[in-house]
Amino acid sequence: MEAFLKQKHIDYVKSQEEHRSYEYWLSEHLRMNGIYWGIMALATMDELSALPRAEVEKFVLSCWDDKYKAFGAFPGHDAHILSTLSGLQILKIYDSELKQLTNEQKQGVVKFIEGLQLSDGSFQGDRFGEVDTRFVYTALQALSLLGALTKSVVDPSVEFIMRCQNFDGGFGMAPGSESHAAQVFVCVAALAVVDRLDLVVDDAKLAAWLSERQLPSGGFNGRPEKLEDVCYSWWVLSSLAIIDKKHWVDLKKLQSFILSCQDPEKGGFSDRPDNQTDIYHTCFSITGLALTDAPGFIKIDPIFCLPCEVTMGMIKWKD
Ligand code: GRG
Repeated sequence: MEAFLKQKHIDYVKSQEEHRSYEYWLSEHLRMNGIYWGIMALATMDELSALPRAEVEKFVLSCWDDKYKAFGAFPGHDAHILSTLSGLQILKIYDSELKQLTNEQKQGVVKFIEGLQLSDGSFQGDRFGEVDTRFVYTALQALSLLGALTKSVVDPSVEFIMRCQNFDGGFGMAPGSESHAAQVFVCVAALAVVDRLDLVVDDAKLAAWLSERQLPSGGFNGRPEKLEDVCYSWWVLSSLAIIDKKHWVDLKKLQSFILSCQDPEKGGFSDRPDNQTDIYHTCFSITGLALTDAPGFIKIDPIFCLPCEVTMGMIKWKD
């Protein structure tokens, strides 16, 4: 099995922030997510200090959208639920009490998120109306980080998620949509945030669907008949971890596949061996490796995709 090239990956993450390439400016709309992916990759390797905390926090706070009272992906962008969760996660990694935000800002975020819930329990990402189970997870995790989950938000959310479970045991992005591993993660993790995993009555069926994602290479695909992609190392394995079934897959073969996706010269990971690296695949390769219990990583909470030391002792939600 190839060795994990830790220093190369630290340098790769740093280079993403230091190097203002054409692609950097083209991906402004993903900047907040990108920083979360970089920070999570570093935190998982126990190398958080490789990026300057003050500058990272300053950037996050500069994405505050004072009209909608939440975070956009880049300074001057409108607030969106995805960048808001990433912003909260980054701040929380540095300070589990979120002291970087005023109470007024925290209340603003709670109102912003609650205002995105629709009558069927689903959430839209912003006022433009895209609906996806991703946003239910994002909303529940963000409200949980703020200690602001209420029954009136949770009950309809849970009802909506359960309408997205399919006959094959998996979950899709909306009721009737095809099962997809990343959507399984957001649905199962959302149920876990609010302690409603009991609703997944046939977890063996779900675990079977998830473990069928492992291909002969050791990597996972996201749904039947598709190619493996290293990011599913996280989406599939975290889902199995949440339902306590990691042992249903071959973790050694998965480690070997993940390591084969490293760029041995510049660091970083690509979706499959020898492809172009990016910070998204780098994050979910490293967090995925940590979930395989490979040595040298800190413990990652599979429900929140945050270091366990950040979520430990956090009251996720009170009835
Ligand atoms: C805090 C971990 C965390 C997540 C926040 C944004 C979000 C919540 C979750 C994203 C989940 C998601 C839908 C990820 C996309 C995964 C992916 C690679 C989809 C690509 O789908 P296709 O159809 O690829 O292009 P396949 O692999 O099916 O061919």
